[in-house]
Amino acid sequence: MYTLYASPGACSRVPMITLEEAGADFEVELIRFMRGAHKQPNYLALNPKGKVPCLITPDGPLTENSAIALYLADQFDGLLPKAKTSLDQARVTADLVFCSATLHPIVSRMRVPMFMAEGPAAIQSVKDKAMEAMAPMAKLIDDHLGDGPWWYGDEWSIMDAYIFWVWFRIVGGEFPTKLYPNWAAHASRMNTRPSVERALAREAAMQSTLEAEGLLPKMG
Ligand SMILES: N[C@@H](CCC(=O)N[C@@H](CS)C(=O)NCC(=O)O)C(=O)O
Repeated sequence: MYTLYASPGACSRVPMITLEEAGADFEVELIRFMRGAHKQPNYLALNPKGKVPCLITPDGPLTENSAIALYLADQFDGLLPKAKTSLDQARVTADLVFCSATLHPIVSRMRVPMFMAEGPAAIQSVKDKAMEAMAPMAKLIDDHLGDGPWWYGDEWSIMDAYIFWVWFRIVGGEFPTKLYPNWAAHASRMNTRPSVERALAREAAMQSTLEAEGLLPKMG
């Protein structure tokens, strides 16, 4: 039994889809960003970084999307390609870290530039620079995907969940997504995948709770 600390629309969507895909027995704990729940002592005891996701495993908490992905792929089959060499394994790790350490920070600057700068001009500048930085990354992803169907060709993986979340964030952020038809087609395929439908239904339920409580989600 796993517990995933998550918030709707946040990058905790990646392990949420992964756990659904794995058929894992898990429950979700909603983190109310607007109440600062992620900075409260009880949550900081689990994740001192004060962010989602945090996965409670039978052996204790685990943070960081890339690490959670590697851990879950070790626990369940069919989540990441089975590497035959240490270089192949390192390349899979590199793909995940590309998402968490390259793409995610750009997404944050695009979507929440007000956390990185003060004043309208500086905030706009952070956002503009992030848009510029995302363009070659989006081209790289679009080219890599080609006709897909998935990041690793015929084999679905957590990488597909990760770039799906990035796509969701940039679609909502005025990024010219029309320039990236392969990535758009990938997102459409993801949207009809049963594991994704179940994960998004869990998020919709969390969103309804937040709305009923008058709390809007904050995402990075
Ligand atoms: N490096 C972390 C980043 C996690 C992260 O930035 N999560 C965001 C949501 S997408 C968050 O919790 N933001 C709240 C905050 O920073 O206050 C990972 O890859 O898991």
